[in-house]
Amino acid sequence: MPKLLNEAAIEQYHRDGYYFPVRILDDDRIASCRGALERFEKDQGSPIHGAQRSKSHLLFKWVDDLMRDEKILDAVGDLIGPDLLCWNTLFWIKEAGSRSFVSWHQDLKYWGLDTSDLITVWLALSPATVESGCMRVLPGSHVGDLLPHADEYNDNNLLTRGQEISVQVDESKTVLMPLQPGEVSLHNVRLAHASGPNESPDRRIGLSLHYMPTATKQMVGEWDSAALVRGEDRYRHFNIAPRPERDLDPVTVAFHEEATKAVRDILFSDATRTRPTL
Ligand SMILES: O=C(O)CCC(=O)C(=O)O
Repeated sequence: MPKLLNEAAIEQYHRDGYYFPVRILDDDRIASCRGALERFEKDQGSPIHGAQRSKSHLLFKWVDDLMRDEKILDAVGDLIGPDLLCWNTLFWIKEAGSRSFVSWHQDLKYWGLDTSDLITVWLALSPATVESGCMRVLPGSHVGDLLPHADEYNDNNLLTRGQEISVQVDESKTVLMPLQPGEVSLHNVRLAHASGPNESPDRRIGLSLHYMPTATKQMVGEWDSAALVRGEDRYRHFNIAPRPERDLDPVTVAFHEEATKAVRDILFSDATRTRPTL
């Protein structure tokens, strides 16, 4: 029996490669999460950037709590089963009026993981509207071979290598995924997706959480980590991430350094150059 999604939602996810919106957080929790993020940014004197964007559950207890949210895990469990790892938690912030964008891409191409069952849960912590640059997807593109990609290294592109699908994406077949704060979308790791600039007066703040079955293997990196968020890990393919006792817990901050370096090495493993700021 599914715990959260209904049969139609499950069927749509498997057929089209995505499903949205699902409400997860109420207004108080959204305000508390956004407040925690923005207090940290104010204290450090700059927006969250570079490696801080990645594996952020190791830096912030409130992100670790979000990653283990029962409602999110129920939705993910309805699609890929009861034993779940979270590989990454990644901030996607487009400042108000910024040119930041995300080119069309398929994540499985770059992550070194051997599963097609990975689900990205994209959580809106501010309005993700057409004006603020919400995500767009190409329905059904999770089926069949991955498309060819090229590295474009555009400074406004939020992707590490500016990776971009190098064949024409038929925009008339794409679907926009606007979300209210506190809602999530779910998309398959093979699905082609992109997003445009933020032309709104508010920041567009998204947190993506990448869940996969415990049977998943890392094929590129020698060392990789993941958090065990539900069920049992009978495979032990990943180093299990520790849980922070508080924000910036020195134990998990040290692990974060090692874990984000490993992810970075995986993402750039077959690239012709790296980007120092990421
Ligand atoms: O936030 C965006 O616009 C893109 C996010 C994305 O590419 C992802 O979550 O995989």
